[in-house]
Amino acid sequence: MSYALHGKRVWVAGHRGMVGGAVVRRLAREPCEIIVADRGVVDLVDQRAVRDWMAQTRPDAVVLAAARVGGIAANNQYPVDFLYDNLMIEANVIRSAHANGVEKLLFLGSSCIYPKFAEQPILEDALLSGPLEPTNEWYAVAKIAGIKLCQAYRRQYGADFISAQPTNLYGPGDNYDLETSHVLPALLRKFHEAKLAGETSVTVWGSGTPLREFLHVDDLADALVFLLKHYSDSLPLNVGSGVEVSIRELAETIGRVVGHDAELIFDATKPDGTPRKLMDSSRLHQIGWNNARDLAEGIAHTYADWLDSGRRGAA
Ligand code: GFB
Repeated sequence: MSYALHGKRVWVAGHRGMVGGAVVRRLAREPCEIIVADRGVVDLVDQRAVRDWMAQTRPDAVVLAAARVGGIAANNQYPVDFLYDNLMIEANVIRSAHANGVEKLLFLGSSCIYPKFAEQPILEDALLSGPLEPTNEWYAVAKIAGIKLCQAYRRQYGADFISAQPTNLYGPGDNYDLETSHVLPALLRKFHEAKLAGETSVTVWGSGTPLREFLHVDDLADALVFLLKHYSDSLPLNVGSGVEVSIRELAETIGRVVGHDAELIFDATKPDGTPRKLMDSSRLHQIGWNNARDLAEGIAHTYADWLDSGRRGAA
């Protein structure tokens, strides 16, 4: 079952994104060659471009971390981009991987593939057992299709294509645009800017009551490399931290990390999304990975990285 990375050429699709960047950093510690390609070299939405580039490059393994992603508002606002682009990226890369003899492919799903009211914590078996959360169903349907395509290639051709769905992620390389980002970078930025401006309040979308599980992207990358080496099954695996907080608690933690004790103003005109999304990652733990860091420590690391990289105000 194990896949040795020694001497392998591993293509990280989506290396400019938060997840792909973390996978590149983590793979640098493995005895493999890392392959990356910018969009100008191969546009993953373009079937012919992917087919030609893959035929020339012929990687041994692929980590498919490329995706159109965003927070609750972006998902709602750009349904075509989240559905079409993600379907095309997955279909093109997975099909070309098989056509060009890729030995191992790891596809990234998302915890939003699960039904809105799935029993918590959510086991892998809950997939397709109920209706999706409407704010992100476009993205979820695309991600479910990617998982199914990996399963189909395994069933029809015996391809060693696996999938893993991370919970809500944060860390270096995140998107800090307040309109399109996820909650954690958005609140880091809001607290930071409020502190600089001497403002005494910070606006938090929704009611503050939804519960979310957060995982640092470097922990995810560590788990993904572990799966690449040690997992070979059609069941898409949950990758979570088990660390669940309400959005209010998250905002309070971020306030402490930034060092700004602002009043929280809850904006009820913004959606809450799914009420709770805690994954059961016990299958991952059983096969040997259980290494998620503390949330406050992870946020402090992320904040320091953001300040260092001069990303303040970046879109
Ligand atoms: O992170 P987020 O945008 O995505 O929002 P989801 C999580 C929760 O934080 C929601 C609240 O209840 C938001 O209303 N929130 C509070 C904020 N303040 C803010 C803010 O300033 N910005 C943002 N963005 N949220 C995403 C899916 O859902 O989860 C994606 O839309 C993906 O497709 C991702 O699956 C993992 O957790 O609700």
